[in-house]
Amino acid sequence: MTEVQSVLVIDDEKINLKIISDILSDEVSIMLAKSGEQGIRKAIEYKPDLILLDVVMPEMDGFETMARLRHDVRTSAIPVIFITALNDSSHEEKALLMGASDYIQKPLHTNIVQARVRLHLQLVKQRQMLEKLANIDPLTSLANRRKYQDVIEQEWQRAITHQGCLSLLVIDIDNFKQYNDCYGHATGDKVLQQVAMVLAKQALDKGLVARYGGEEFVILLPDHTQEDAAEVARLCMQGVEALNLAYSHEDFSGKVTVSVGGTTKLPNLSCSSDDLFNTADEMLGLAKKSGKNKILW
Ligand code: GH3
Ligand code: MG
Ligand code: MG
Ligand code: MG
Repeated sequence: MTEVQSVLVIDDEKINLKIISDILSDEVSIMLAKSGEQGIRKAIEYKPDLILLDVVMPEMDGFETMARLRHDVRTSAIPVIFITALNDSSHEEKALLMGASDYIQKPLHTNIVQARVRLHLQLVKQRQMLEKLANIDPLTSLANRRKYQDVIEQEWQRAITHQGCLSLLVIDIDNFKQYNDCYGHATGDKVLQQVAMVLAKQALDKGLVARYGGEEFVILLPDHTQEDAAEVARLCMQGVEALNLAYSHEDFSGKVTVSVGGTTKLPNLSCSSDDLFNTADEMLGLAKKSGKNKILW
């Protein structure tokens, strides 16, 4: 199913909003704003795929609106097309230098507006696809290690600023090499997918769940105390056990389990986000050494 893309139109004149709506509403979902202020609010709230922005508006004009959209991380990546009756090349140049994707002159020609909007929405789709390819693990659909590295850096800085704590769980499937040897790589892949689903179910609404590599996962839990994070770890372990994935070889008969290393830190400038991972990973190592299928802090 293809998702309908959305366009926010910001123009102080009702008639212009109506004309642009009529031109585009067959192809996209339209949102309207009659001032820069209202447009910025809607851009933050609804995250449109594209913004069409009038230049001449009372109070906040298109250039100031654009500057504010660019300044806010929540809206800075949304492409903006200026629409204006001003036919002065210095305005066009200013808009493009500010980062506008395009500049359309009034009077509006239906076909040209449609073609340009289509082009920019196509570019948005391609960018979203690239972002997905760069950040998502294809086997499990979880975030990948690259995404984890981005998020941990952001969350580390955020935690320093607001002096909150940050918890991390490193989760590794027990004896998985042997599992692959017994049941085959394809069955192993299915286990990875099912374990990933359990972790997502238990923690996706609480933080970032990522496949760090191989059969190792991480769960980053912003603003979680050790007690909160330990509860998440416990639910993840229980969830994996409850999958009841049979695992027997030679004289051993049981099911797939995981070991978890966890840590909670109050980030500060004298340590780095790597310390968080290293500590949790050390704890995972100790959990493995002391019998596996357990959580250590
Ligand atoms: P431990 O309990 O100490 O973690 O032992 P282990 O066997 O799980 O750990 P080890 O690091 O020795 O082996 C990890 C195994 O994970 C090896 C590899 O075959 C398997 N693995 C890694 N990535 C994948 C994958 O994408 N699919 C499958 N099926 N197996 C994978
Ligand atoms: Mg106007
Ligand atoms: Mg393992
Ligand atoms: Mg491992």
